Amino acid sequence: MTKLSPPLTRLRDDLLAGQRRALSRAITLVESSRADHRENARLLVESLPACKDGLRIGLSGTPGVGKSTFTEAFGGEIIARGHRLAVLAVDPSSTLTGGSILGDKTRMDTLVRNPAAFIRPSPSGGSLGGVARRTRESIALCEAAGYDRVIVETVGVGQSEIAVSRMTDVFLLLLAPAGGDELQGVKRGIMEIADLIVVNKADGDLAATAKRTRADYAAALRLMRRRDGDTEGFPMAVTASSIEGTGIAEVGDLIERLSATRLASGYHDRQREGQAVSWMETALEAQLQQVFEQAVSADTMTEMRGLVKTGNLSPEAAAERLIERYRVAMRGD
Ligand SMILES: Nc1nc2c(ncn2[C@@H]2O[C@H](COP(=O)(O)OP(=O)(O)OP(=O)(O)O)[C@@H](O)[C@H]2O)c(=O)[nH]1
Ligand SMILES: [Mg+2]
Repeated sequence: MTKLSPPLTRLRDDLLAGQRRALSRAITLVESSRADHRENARLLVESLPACKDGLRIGLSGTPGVGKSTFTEAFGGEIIARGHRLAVLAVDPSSTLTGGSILGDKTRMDTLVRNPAAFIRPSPSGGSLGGVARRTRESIALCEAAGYDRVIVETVGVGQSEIAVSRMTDVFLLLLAPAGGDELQGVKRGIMEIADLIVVNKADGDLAATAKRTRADYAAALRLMRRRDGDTEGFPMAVTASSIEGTGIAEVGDLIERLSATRLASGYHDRQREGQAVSWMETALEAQLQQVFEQAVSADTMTEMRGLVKTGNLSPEAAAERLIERYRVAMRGD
């Protein structure tokens, strides 16, 4: 392993000592796209000891469903159970909004002020792939700083949920009480990755609708294939009110039960191993792309696109020619 520079060593030591400022600075380093920062971020993350007893919780739901309010309530519950909690976000759309958590830190009023909580707005800008990589590295940093529970939040836009489910151990899907018609609105793929569906806002006028919605989703989940290693009843649907706090402790119990079972059965480890391999493949693709772009000029790409557009060259032949150019460039002749 490469030796860390003295400033990086200090940063790592402060991080391992649980200093919030060091954690913030380390995440900023991980989020930077500057080449030297990237290299330092990689060295730092690689130098960290693995945190075995951490649990990573994915949380998703459409805008306004109550993710922030739920995180405030559920986060309080997690901390009350003796954990330290970090909240991160994957939000590729934040190019526009500049970070979703920051805007509603007011919704997480109590959590923000809790010394056992660390809340970080989503990194702004970049592709989903880039944001996902940075979030994965940030999870490692949070765990190294002693946050043994990490919530990774994402707004429901399809792809980002899949990315989050590939970096977390359990996945919560937050839904609003709604008529039966809206069941179809939740994509099957999202239902399939959910371990627990929480129908939020089960209070006041919405309480009865929430109960019905829960039953609808429970029925839909029963039709789906159970994942290996799951305890009886999972995936499951429950109701909660993030504002009144009802159902929140139950969510805490269910997550603990599921996680304990998966640890005992070996599913937890297998899932993490599978995630690591699949991130290696993703990283390989991204790095190949980068190496290729460095070797083959943009002009050449434009030229090939032109030939393919006009039908003067088939897509396959153009790809072959590009690979040939790449090989030539790598040989340096
Ligand atoms: N009645 C009721 N309202 C809730 C509950 N949870 C959240 N809300 C309200 O729903 C609205 C949206 O809540 P947020 O927590 O900001 O929702 P969000 O999912 O974080 O929204 P985005 O960050 O925009 O995606 C707010 O007005 C909340 O007060 C709940 O349990 N019951
Ligand atoms: Mg929010």
